[in-house]
Amino acid sequence: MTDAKNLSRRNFLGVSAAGVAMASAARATAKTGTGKGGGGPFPKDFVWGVATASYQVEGAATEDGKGPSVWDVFCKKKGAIFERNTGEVACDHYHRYKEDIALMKSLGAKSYRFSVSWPRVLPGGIGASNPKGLDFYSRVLDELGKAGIEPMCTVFHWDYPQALYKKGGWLNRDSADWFAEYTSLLADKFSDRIKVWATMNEPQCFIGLGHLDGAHAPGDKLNATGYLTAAHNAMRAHAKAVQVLRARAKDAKGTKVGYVLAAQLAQPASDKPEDVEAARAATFAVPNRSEWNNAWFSDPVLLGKYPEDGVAVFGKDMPKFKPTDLEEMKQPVDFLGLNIYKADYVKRGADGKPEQVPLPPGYPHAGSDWQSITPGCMYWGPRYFYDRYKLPMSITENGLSTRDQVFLDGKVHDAQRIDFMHRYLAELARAVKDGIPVTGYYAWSLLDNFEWSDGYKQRFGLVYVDYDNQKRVPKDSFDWYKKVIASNGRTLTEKSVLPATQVTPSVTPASLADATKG
Ligand code: BGP
Repeated sequence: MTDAKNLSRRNFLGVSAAGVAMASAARATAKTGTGKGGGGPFPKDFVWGVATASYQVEGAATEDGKGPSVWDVFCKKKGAIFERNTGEVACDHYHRYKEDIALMKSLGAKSYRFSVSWPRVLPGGIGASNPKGLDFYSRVLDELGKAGIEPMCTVFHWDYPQALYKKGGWLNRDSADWFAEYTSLLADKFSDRIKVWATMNEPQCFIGLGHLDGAHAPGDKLNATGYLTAAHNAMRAHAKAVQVLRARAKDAKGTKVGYVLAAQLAQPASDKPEDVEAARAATFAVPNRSEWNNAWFSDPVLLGKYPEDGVAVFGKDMPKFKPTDLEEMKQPVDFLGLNIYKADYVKRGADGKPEQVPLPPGYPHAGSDWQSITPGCMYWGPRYFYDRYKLPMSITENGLSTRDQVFLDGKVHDAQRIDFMHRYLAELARAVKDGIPVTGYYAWSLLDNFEWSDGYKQRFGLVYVDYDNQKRVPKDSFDWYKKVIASNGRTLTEKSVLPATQVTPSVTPASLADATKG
């Protein structure tokens, strides 16, 4: 998405990033010391991984019988994508998967989270499957097996078959059955080699950005009832896929199935109990009609009900659905996948309600304007989610976008990404130390890739991709992450001058809260 659209993304309390006065921020005293929560070993079997998604890396958009996805069509729309970029070639992973898996092996990655392109294996979305498309994933899985890398398969990461969109897409009640048919095919063909499955990635994005804001494919701007109907059917689809995987996976007992959210996080602006509770409340609130919340997309599938505040927000626009739907939507999952990028600082406001604390001018950010650097979300996010849903969690995505380039010495020096990952992982280590069951961490992403509406503008990779010649250049962060993996996180405990959560020398979360007092 464009930066302008990004600004509103994940800013769920609707507060703009207007700064507090520099003078107030300067009042905060710089504290030095060793990295807060700086390590403690991760459990022995902690899963260190990397993630990608089909449309973002594969390319080969029309090759070997693949059908069109809504993204193939959306990319052709004028003004939809930065500089009219498309995923037609992307990282050419379809032809270069062996080289990419070799990179993962040299990184020491234990697991690879990838997604299957639905229209590559089922060009019409349902019906006849495409042997050449299936063969591609079979070869990927065999190559991963040889490299000793465990696959985590995301059944659906946004490249929806255009043929099904024409039949009404997620608005059609049958869409849940289409998804079940597609999942059955994957279970039958690949469950001998895939033991860890995520049904779908970030429903907030493919439903909200795709069907409410129109910023992602298919580019629709539905009314509230339409948007909620699409969301409802997507969650029904998730539940059916869980059932299919339980019933058809070759090794049902050894199979783990999860659900992946774009975690919309709040972190307390201070360690005062009232701020901790305010941030918790904000994390699960549905304060408005936007898609940027968690509970609307997680309570139905994990608790079997829609959140009451959200139902009140939508009022008469709530869609009608079968009373048994909610019961059916709640299928037990083995883990919750959290994609964690940033949080808003929240304190208890004067009215007792959660209040977002604005960031001071010049606060550290990623290349993407929506992503402020807020490491504490890696502690508070898993903690709040565990308290509410009591499920083991995997950090299925975490990363930083920058505008990297190859330097004069031929290398890609991405110091900001290293600092970002170090701070976030230090906070994750603190959560794990406190007993929060996080079983793995997947860096987003292995490769620079097609970042949806941002095209090739933002780079998230540990490996730089020169899109002209498809040359891969591992960045400094690749070597850094390799050491983290090899030491099972021990290198994160190296002494640092600032605590991980103090992202500028003068601004601490608590100082932010103080600066906005009165
Ligand atoms: C997540 C998606 C990824 C990836 C990442 C980067 O929402 O699951 O596919 O794109 O975000 O964010 P963005 O593409 O919005 O810059």
